[in-house]
Amino acid sequence: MEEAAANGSDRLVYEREPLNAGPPLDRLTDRLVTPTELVYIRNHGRIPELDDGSSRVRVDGLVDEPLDLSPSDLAERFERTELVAALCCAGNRRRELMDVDDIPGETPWGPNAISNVAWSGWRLRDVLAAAGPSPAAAHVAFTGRDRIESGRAYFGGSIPLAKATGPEVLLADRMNDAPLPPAHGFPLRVVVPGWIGARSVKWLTRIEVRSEPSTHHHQQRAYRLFPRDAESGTMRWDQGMTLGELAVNAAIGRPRDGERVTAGVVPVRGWALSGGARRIERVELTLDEGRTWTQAGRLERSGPWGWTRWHAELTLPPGDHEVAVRAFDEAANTQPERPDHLWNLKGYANNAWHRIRLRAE
Ligand SMILES: Nc1nc2c(c(=O)[nH]1)N[C@H]1C(S)=C(S)[C@@H](COP(=O)(O)O)O[C@H]1N2
Ligand SMILES: [Mo]
Repeated sequence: MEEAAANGSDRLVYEREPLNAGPPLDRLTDRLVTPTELVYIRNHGRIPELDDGSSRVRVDGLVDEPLDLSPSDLAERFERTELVAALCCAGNRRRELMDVDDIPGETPWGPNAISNVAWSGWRLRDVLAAAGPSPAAAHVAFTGRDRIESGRAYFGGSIPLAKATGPEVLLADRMNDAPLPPAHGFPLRVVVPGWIGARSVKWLTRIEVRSEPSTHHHQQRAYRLFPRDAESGTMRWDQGMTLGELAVNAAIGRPRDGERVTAGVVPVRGWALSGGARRIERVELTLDEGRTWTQAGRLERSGPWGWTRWHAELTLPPGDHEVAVRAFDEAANTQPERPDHLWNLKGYANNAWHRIRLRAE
């Protein structure tokens, strides 16, 4: 991994082409809202170039009135709305699964393929209402302008109509009070809060209302969770379950793994997030494999769709320690102890207790 500048920032570059880069974990949780230069970048193909007129979005499929919208049409016809929402890649925390067993050819993300951004744009449901979905409508598919690694197809994916018509799903043209940067989908992207990042399609060109999920590669094949015994070469795509809503998850941002700290009271902080709009209710830390727990005393929230930044204090006597964190959401979902039994072929959805080692001196 190179510790080089991607777009003049301090992101760690995992791959240059396509660009995949993420922030240093310790800096990720320094703020409640992630500064744009620390937002992870996850691309399956080249960042597309724009040509004149290519920034229009088509809305078609099972609708009464197909639309062809320019950016100014969006601004004139629909009400602008703002929202803080976390995005989290299905491959977030894959690195820990790679320590369990091989996962060839995938990016070794730490707990840094996640961000918490202030988005601005228009509600997808307003745009869908203007097009008028027909009675058979059940899914909404998105297509990007970028072509994916595996061929000439465009990146894309879909979500059920019931999710697409939630007030939180946006067509965003701005992040953190500025136009979307090229790497994050300029001029327009989808933001699907509470769901795996792959559904938040960047460089959006088409919204298709359908009766079935989309036929895009990343809907039909990739972003599926395979059973433990599925092996590349022999597995069937339909053995995998399609990933959608995120599971509850948490990680420690500071101190860093392996850091030396002063014995005594040590401040610890990190992020926690659950799927859907499920609220994080509790975050707790253990130094003894879960026999005893210290509660994070302060949970800092950023609305129903943003992550929770948490703060805790641990009392560490001199010596070596392993600190683990887990969260509970409002449905009492919590996290498995170790990644060992979570391994899957593509390395998705790791939400085991996040562990770091510290030496207190
Ligand atoms: N068009 C397009 N949209 C895309 C992708 C892509 O490669 N192409 N990557 C997806 C994935 S896997 C994730 S996790 C998020 C990452 O968004 P970001 O790079 O803005 O953080 O974008 C999603 N949208
Ligand atoms: Mo992703």
